[in-house]
Amino acid sequence: MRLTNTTLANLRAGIDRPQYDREAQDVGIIHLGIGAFHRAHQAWYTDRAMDAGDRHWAITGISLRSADVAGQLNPQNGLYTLTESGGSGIRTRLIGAVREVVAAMHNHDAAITRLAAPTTRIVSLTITEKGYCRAADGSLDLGQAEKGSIYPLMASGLRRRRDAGLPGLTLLSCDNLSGNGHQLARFMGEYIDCHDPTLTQWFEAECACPSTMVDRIVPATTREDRAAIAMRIGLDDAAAVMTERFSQWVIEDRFVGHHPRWESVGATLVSDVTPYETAKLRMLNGAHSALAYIGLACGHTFVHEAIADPVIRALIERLLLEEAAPTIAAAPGQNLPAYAAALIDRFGNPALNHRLIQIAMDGSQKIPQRWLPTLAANRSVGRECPAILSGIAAWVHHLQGRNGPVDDPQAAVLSAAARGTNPLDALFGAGGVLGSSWSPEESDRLTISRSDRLWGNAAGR
Ligand code: CS2
Repeated sequence: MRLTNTTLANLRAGIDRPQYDREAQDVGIIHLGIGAFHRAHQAWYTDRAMDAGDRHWAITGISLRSADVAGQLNPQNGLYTLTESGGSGIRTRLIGAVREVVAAMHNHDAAITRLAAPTTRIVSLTITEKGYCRAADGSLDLGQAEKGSIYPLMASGLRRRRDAGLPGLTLLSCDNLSGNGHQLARFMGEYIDCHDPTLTQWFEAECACPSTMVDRIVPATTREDRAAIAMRIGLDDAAAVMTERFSQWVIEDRFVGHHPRWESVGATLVSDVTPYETAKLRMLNGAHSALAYIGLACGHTFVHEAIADPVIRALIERLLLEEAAPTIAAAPGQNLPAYAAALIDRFGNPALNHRLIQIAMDGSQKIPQRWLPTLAANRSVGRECPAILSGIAAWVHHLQGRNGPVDDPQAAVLSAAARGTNPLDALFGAGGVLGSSWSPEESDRLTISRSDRLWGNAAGR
C-alpha cells in the first residue's frame, strides 16, 4: 500500500511525523531541482520549523528536466520519509513540508504561476553545479542558459511579479559553488540584461541572493533501500530518502522579507558564509572527489570502503590537514583539525553505501572549486600538493574511460583531452577544457609525474 494522505493511518507507530495542519499552510517556498538532497536537507529543516510553530512555508517543487520526482511525490500528496543512519542508530521521520511537484517541461505556465504567487517569498535551488551554466571565464554561458535552464523560467516569474506590483523574492542557492549567492545574482543579472533589461533595476532593488553552505551526505536511494523502508514504515514510499545523522546549514542573513525560522531547528545565520563554505568545498568535497577517483581506480565501490584502505586514507588525511586546511582562514570557533577528524568519521559510515561513481560524475563542474584553489594557494607559498595531484592523475584515468562511461556535461571533450598526448595541458593549460583562469601553473603540471607514481602506488599495491 502506497504512502498517501489517506493511508497515513497505517504508518507504523514510532515513526516521527509532523504535527501541523498540512493543508492549512500556504506555499511560501518554490524549490527548483527537488531531488534527494533537497528532501534530506532544506525540506527537513522547513518541516521541523513548521512543527515548532512557524507557519505558511509549504514547498512547491519544480523539476526542470525530468518528471520522475513528480511521479514519485504527487501520488503521495507530497509525503515521503527521511531515514537517518549512523553510529547512534537509525531513525525515520515523515516529512510533510512538500505540497506538490510541478514538472516545468510539461507545465511551464504552472511553474511561472507558482513563482509569481503572492504567498511565495523564497525560491531555493539545488540544481547542481552544471545547472548554473557557468562559462569558463566565470560569466553566464548564454547559449547554455537558453536550453531548458532556470533562467528563462525565473525571468518570466520575476517579470510577472513586477508587473503585478508584488514584492521581490529571495533566491537561495543551496549548491556546492563558492559564493553561490553571488554567482547566482551575477548569472541571473546577466540573463536579464540580455533578455529584458527593463527588469534589471527591479531585480537588483527588490530581490536578494544570500549565499549558503549546505552539508549532508545523501546517497541515491536504491531499490533495496525502498524495500527496507517499506518493511520499516509499513507503507511503500517511492520518494524515500536515506542520509546520515549529521547536517549543517549556514546561511547569509540577507533575505527580502521573512524567512522560516530555520535557526530554531539547527541552521546558523551569519553575516559571512565564506569560511564555512571554503572549508566545506576544499575539505569535504575536495576529499570526496579524491576518494571517488582514487578509490575507483583501486577497485573500490563505496566511500566507506575507500576510506578504510590505508593508502587512500593517508592521502585523504594529507589532503585535509596539510593541503586544504592551511589555505582556509577559519572563522572564530571553527576548528579545522576537528572538522577533518569528523569528516573521516562520516566517510567511514557503512550504513550509507555511498557510491564513489555518484561523486565521480560532473568532475569538470566540481574540480574548479574543490581542488584548484587549494593548489593555487599552496603554490603561492611554495608548498606541493601530492594528494590533490594524485586525485588529478586518477581523474585523468577516469576520463580515459577506465571506470566505464564518463558522466559529465563535457564528457566528449574531456575524454579526448585525457586520451591525447598531453592530458594535463589539454585539461588545465591556457585554453584547456577547464579554462585558463582555473589553470594550475607550470610547476604543478610538472609535478604531476610524481603524483602519477603516488597514485600508481595506491592502485598497484
Ligand atoms: C558530493 C556531495 O556528490 C558529490 O559530489 O561530494 O554531494 C556531498 O556529498 C555533499 O556536498 C555533502 O554535503
